[in-house]
Parts: sequence; C-alpha cells; structure tokens
Amino acid sequence: MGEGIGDYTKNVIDLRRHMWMAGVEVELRRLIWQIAVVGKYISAKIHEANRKLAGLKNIYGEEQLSLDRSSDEILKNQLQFSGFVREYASEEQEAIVKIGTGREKYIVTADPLDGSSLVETNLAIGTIIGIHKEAVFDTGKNTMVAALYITYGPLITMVYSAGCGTHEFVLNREGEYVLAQENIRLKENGSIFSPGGLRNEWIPEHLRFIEQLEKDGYKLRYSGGFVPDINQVLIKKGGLFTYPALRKSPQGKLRLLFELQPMAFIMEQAGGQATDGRTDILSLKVESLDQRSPIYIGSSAEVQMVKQFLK
Ligand code: AFP
Repeated sequence: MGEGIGDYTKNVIDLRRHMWMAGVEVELRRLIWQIAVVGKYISAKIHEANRKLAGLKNIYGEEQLSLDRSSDEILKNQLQFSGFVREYASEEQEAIVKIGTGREKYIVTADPLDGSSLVETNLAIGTIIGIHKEAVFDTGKNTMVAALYITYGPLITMVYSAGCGTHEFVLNREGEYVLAQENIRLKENGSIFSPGGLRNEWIPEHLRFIEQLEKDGYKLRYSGGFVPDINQVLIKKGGLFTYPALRKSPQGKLRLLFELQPMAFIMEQAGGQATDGRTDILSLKVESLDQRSPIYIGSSAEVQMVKQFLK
C-alpha cells in the first residue's frame, strides 16, 4: 500500500468522520464538507493564475476573471445546488443573494479569497466562511452556528468549528481533508503579534498598547493576509492579531460580517477572545454588509490587556 493510504483503516480521521464523531447535525456536516471541497477548486484557480504569472499561457486562454470573483462564482454555484443554503452573502456581491427555495436551513457569508492582492507574491491567502441559521443582521452570538477558513499555503489546511471546539485538517495527496489537530486550545497568552495599519495613523491608546507588547518582548508577525496571520496565532496557540481604529478610519479596515465574525467564532471555540477594544465581536450587531470594525483577536491575556489601554 502507498505511504499513508493504509492508514485509512487505522487512525486517519477525515473531515466527514470527524464531524459525525463531534455530533455535528447532518445537514451542517454536509454543508461544511461541500464548502471544504470548494477549497480544492479555488486552489486550482490560484495555481492556474500563477501559471500565467509563470509566463505560461493560461490553460483556457479566456479573459481571466479576477481570482476573488472567480472564487466567488465557484462558491456560489456549489452552494446553490447544495440543498442547504437559502441565502448567500459575499464580499464580492453587492447584496445578499437568494440562492435556494427559501426553505433551506442556512445563510452562508463568504470572503471567497481574502488577501488576493498577495497571490503574485506567492504568500499564503485564504477563504473565510460564516454559517448562520437566522438573518445575518443581528449579533454573531444569536445567528452563527459554524465558521471555517481555508488557508492556501505550502499545504492547504482547513480550520472549522461548529460550536464543539476548533479543529484543523490538512488536504492530503489523495484529496482528503484529514485531521491534523482537534480541540485546539489557546494558552492564556502568546508571544507574537500582528499589528495592522500604518503606525502613524494609530490612535494614541493603540500605539501605547503596541509599545507595551514590544517592551514585553512580543515578536512581530505580519504577512498582510488576514487568514494566514490569524492561523499563525491559532496554530502557535497564542498571541494577538489586530487591525485597529485609525485616525482616518475609526472603524478600521476589516469587515465585521465576512471576516471578523467567523474568526471570532473559531477563536472563541479555541478558548481565545475577540473584541473591537470594548465589545466582543460576536456581541456587535451587524447593521450592513460592508460594516467594518476594529479587531483585537487572540489569547485572552492580550485581549484583556488591550481593553485596559482602550478604556
Ligand atoms: P486584500 O484582500 O486587498 O489583499 O487585503 C487583505 C486584507 O483585507 C486582510 O487580509 C489583511 O489583514 C489586511 O487587508 C491587510 O491590510 P494592510 O495592507 O492595510 O496591512
């Protein structure tokens, strides 16, 4: 048997089996699985785009849609025929799109390809998904039932939570998502921080907080990709990602519905915290699709610390 194939009879747990063992309800299991499969198609699109960058003719020759728009098309089409999604909201769509009969159980929010401006640099990028039972214009605490992100890096990994812990999977050579680590738990504090935005645009309280982290010996880790930067805090089991209020944009840059709610759901399920500096991200009411919010997300000691500075 090839290396790793034989393990299927032993201790390799694939995504579907893990969700069944974790007690995730059947329609949600199937929906999460279908979205994870889209990660393979999006990854193929990224490689196709990079073929062009590598000076190779792209395989179809057609006018390439921008990667984030083509990723959005792939995702929307897959969800349209999933049987579980009545509405789809995406960073790439002007409004929420009705894609089912109206009787399906879930609403899916997506940032189909976050960090797409990094593709040409070959840095890691990602897909961010939120799964809601009720209308999305409420707090995440009231509407969210699951969240996941897919990281397109040296490996393709998928992290999900359906309210029963946060778990990481790796896409293996056979095209299966196999469990890498389950019930990831952040330590009380970490040793890395990701400071978004320009230093000279930070509000004074935020600058003082970052200077304290630097004084305390925290190491700066920032790629400019929200998904890999968050993933680093999760997999290192501690640290802090922030994209703060800026002088010119007091709501910061990142989108509450598409980017911050899913990551807050996942991080809280791993024992972390997520705030805008005063209020938990999942307690913020979503008023509009393009609503932005400052974000401090990661291990609890650093999140509690920033609240002292922003009081
Ligand atoms: P793009 O999707 O335009 O590449 O932006 C990525 C992003 O939305 C998020 O992934 C990063 O955390 C953030 O922007 C980086 O913003 P700065 O370039 O201002 O640091």
